[in-house]
Amino acid sequence: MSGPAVPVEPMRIREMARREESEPRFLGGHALCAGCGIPIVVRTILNSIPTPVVVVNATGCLEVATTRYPTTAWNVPWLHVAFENAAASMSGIEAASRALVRRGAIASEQEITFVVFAGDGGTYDIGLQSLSGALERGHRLMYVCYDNEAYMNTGIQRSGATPLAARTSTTPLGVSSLGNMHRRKDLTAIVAAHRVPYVAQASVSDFQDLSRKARRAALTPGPAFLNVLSSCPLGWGTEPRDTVRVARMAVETGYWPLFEVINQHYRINYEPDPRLPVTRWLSSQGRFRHLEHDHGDIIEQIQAEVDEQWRRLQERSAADAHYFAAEIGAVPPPRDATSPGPRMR
Ligand SMILES: Cc1ncc(C[n+]2csc(CCOP(=O)(O)OP(=O)(O)O)c2C)c(N)n1
Ligand code: SF4
Ligand SMILES: [Mg+2]
Repeated sequence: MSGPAVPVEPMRIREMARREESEPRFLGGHALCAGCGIPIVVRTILNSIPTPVVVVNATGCLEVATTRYPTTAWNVPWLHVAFENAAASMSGIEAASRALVRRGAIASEQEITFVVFAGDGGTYDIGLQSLSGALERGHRLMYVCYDNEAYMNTGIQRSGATPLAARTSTTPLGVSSLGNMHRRKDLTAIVAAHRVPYVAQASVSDFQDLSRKARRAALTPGPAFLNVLSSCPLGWGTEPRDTVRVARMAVETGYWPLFEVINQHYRINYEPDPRLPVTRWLSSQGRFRHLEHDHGDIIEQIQAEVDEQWRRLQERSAADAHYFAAEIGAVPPPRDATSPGPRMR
């Protein structure tokens, strides 16, 4: 199922801006909270896709807040489905488009990008089986999990993406509980284990990296998956104005590494230098505030897991470096030394 490596496209900010101006795919006037990361993620992704798109959207904040009858924020073909079947529904749409191409009813299937948007609840947990099936069958679709680390729309219940010790409405603080007592699932690794051609982690804090990955995912001749960290001021206990700053802290501490897996080869896209202590990420949010009081053991555990995650990632990407060295166009332009932005590669 592995497809050929897709050449890296140069960043096209101008093209994104033009699309936003002339044919905006995702409009304002929706009811997502101030400072919500989701509209940044959705807009960046849709504006980075060079072809027409069809969107399938599982239930969650994105779907609920953008389609209040009789209005909609979607300026593209859009289908709302249940949690369980977002990937299955898109599989059917993609298969139908191939059938129409075979009959000559539409010119070329390559002209449409099939994008699924679903939250972490809809992806890590409830829709995991249909995602797995779609990946296994090899549909040409791009599945985006906007990961805000809980079931936010129904009142901040924990999901399989909720980090250790986070306070949620179903993992409250109490005599015998310090918040969520389970470790989060490594969904990106689960998807990568399906050996699909393109898998990546991205963050709302790094929109150029996200844009490049969205474009690459759209051009992948098979299943592509993006796991995108998306801040939720309400659920994380942060200020709306800090949305990008908080997500950046996840990247700078190594809690949320930016990397991609292309045809099963790992590449780290950004290495924080120095990598900040994980306390910088934890202390930026109200949901971890209780850890400030004498819970060094849990913080140590979180730090140890982040360190181990980095060690494995670095090991894998070092072993796969030959693959990317050979990839035409994979070498990025040298960093502009005057730029204060993160170093991407
Ligand atoms: C099968 C099913 N169970 C529960 C619900 C209720 N529900 C609607 S939105 C939502 C939360 C979704 O969480 P997530 O996928 O993480 O998206 P977010 O709300 O965080 O954007 C839930 C539980 C539902 N619509 N369908
Ligand atoms: S609850 Fe969180 S994820 Fe949902 S709209 Fe508000 S900020 Fe966004
Ligand atoms: Mg969620």
